[in-house]
Amino acid sequence: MIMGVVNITPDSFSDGGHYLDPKLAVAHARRLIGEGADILDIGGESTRPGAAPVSLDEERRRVLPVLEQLAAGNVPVSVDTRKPALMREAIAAGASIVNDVTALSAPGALEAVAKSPAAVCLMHMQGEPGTMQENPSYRDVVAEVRDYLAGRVAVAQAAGIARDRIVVDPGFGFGKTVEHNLSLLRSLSEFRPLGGALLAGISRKAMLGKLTGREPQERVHASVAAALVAVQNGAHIVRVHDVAATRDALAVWNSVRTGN
Ligand code: 7PM
Repeated sequence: MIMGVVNITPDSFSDGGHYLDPKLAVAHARRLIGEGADILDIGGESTRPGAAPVSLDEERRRVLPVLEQLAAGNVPVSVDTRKPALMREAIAAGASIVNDVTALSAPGALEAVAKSPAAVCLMHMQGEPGTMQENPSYRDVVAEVRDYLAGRVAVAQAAGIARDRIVVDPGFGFGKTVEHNLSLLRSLSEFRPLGGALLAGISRKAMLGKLTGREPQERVHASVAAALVAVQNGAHIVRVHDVAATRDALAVWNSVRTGN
């Protein structure tokens, strides 16, 4: 499945456009639906390296109006937040997935999801967004990320979230060097058994800039290649900016695989 990214933030790092105006965000989301997105991921807090935190009120103002409009449609909506209050409000407004880069580690986050019917994406991150890319360090990145996610899945299950509601994600670029990211992508299939589904988000990230020498808006081809490798290595969901291009690549892969 293709998860299309809708960033409602003032920074235009990956999108080359900013959708702080709810009308523009909704229009962008509808365009992604037209291109074939299976899920929309709506976020109002930038988790980019070095980004400043956003207040609950500001995040609410960004996310909820857009979510209310999109949740009325037929495409499931995911809310990208670490804040339990916004998780609850977003679910009440129609979100069916909580995407949390801190894997429900904030006080009250496990309960917010457990008491709802929503699914959750548990992501691995080393450190905090402000400083995570300063000196990422692992003894064995694949084993450490796997053990962390297995632990968070166990904690979520103990809180009452069934495994078929849990998506796991190694968190490409979140406290990882290019070499760490490449190791994770190469061994992605090892993460598949941990949860109900496996998500990979590599679209337009810095590792692709390092590998190609290109700026974020010029990383479409590299992003499509990375999404294809991720799906071949077991990802069920790819989180992408370029839905149409990813859809075409996966259509070719799927035809080779199934013969029709
Ligand atoms: C700057 C750098 C701005 C990186 C935005 C980003 C993931 C995510 C993000 C991911 C899940 C972006 C990232 N990445 N959630 N949120 N997995 N589950 O490309 O890889 O939008 S933020």
